[in-house]
Amino acid sequence: MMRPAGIKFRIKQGAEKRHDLQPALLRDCAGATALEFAMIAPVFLMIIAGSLDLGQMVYAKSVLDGAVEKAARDSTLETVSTQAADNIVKKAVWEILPAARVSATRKNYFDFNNANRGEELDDVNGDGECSLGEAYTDLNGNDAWDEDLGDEGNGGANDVIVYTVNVTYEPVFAMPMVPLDWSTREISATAVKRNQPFGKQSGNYSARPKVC
Ligand SMILES: [Ca+2]
Ligand SMILES: [Ca+2]
Repeated sequence: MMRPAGIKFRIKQGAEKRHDLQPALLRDCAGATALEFAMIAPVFLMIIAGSLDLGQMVYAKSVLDGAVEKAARDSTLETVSTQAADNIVKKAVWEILPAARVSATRKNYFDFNNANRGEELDDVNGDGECSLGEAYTDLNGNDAWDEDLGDEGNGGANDVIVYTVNVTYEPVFAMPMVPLDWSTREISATAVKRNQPFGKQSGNYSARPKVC
């Protein structure tokens, strides 16, 4: 189709202008800083938030360790209740993490050697259970294989106590752009103490060969 001469001239002019514009755009660096900032800012913010998150966790763990040590030491006295000892930990934690969930457990053992340990088992089939015909050592004399020799609670005189406190909290400086589950932190501390000899220790551990 034939175009009028005037239109052809305008098309040619437009093509020449675009041709002249391309080198100018390539040379123009005015927006480079904004582009670099857009690329770097998310990473930079994540590093800052992560550092603050980690700092808060380290500080909270340090406070928790100190409070658990003191509470465990106090719990070894006959005159101090475990509730009062737990409150020491809660008070210390809530001063820096007001909305934290604090839970404590105590297990008592006859001696240090067997703290946090179970009875020996000849686990022939490797299923981690006391299967029929497998031999075990019944240390506490309850005629059963115990995966963990500990009894719940603060025990009695001379018993060894494993005191554990778990703390769950939402960090003030949660990492941005991560799933919600990642925004919950959990820290724990454990202290092992022996109760004061305020009476005669009950029970004992002695090796009794048994068969499941
Ligand atoms: Ca088994
Ligand atoms: Ca047993």
